[in-house]
Amino acid sequence: MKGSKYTVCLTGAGVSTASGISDFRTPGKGLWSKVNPIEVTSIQAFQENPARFYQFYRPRIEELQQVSPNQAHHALAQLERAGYLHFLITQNIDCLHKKAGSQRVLEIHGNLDQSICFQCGRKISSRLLLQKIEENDHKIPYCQCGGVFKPDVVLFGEALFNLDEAIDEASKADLFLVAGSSLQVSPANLLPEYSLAQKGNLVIINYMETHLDHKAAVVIHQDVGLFLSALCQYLNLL
Ligand code: CNA
Repeated sequence: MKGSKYTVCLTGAGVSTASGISDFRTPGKGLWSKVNPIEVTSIQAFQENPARFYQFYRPRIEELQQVSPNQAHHALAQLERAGYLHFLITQNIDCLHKKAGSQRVLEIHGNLDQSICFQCGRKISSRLLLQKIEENDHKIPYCQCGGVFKPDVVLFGEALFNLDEAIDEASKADLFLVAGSSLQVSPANLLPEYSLAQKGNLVIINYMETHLDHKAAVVIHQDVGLFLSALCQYLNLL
């Protein structure tokens, strides 16, 4: 990190598990061991059965009103402030990087902080969305125009937000960190390849193995919060 000119980090659900938010793929604990993803979090599922969609999403949105950043988010914000981290790309939709103070953050899967009417495009806060769900017998949040509000996140079957900018940043990185991601969701999992193509160094910090471990300069199968905090200590930032 000391020698790198431009360091970019891609984070995933693993940086937020210590805040109490389940990831998708940790065996036994991840949300995917409980539900069929395509049945509940695809754009098709939202359009065909919004009540079922919100049975899954309402607890997720409620949960986010209570959670706080953990040491992984704080360490990444600290690395940015100290000039060691130049850009952060996150697949997370929990807003915890911004809450921890990271400034240069691209949320490529959007965030659960606001919702948008699928018909007229009106935007409302997640607090108002929850109120509307409650008013309608815990079912569907309708807009005045008759449309249904959709969380402003990328569902399976939808295009990523700002993918071009993410690719541009990844291509500039001579050091690319992956933190807490299984690298199984495409196209986000292709971003490290843009740095590798420019001869960048790849570092992966994740409990589970990933398909890019064999291309990484360093692989750390440890807790991402502990590791990033230790890194900040080593750099005398804490
Ligand atoms: P994922 O596929 O669930 O992978 C998470 C990875 O993190 C797993 O490989 C775990 O082994 C690893 N992991 C979990 N906890 C730790 C830890 N403390 N230290 C080190 N490694 C850990 O999630 P991805 O982010 O790779 O997949 C992208 C999906 C997940 C995106 O669509 C997200 O929107 C979605 N997601 C986001 C959140 C959130 O916003 N917090 C929560 C759940 C899912």
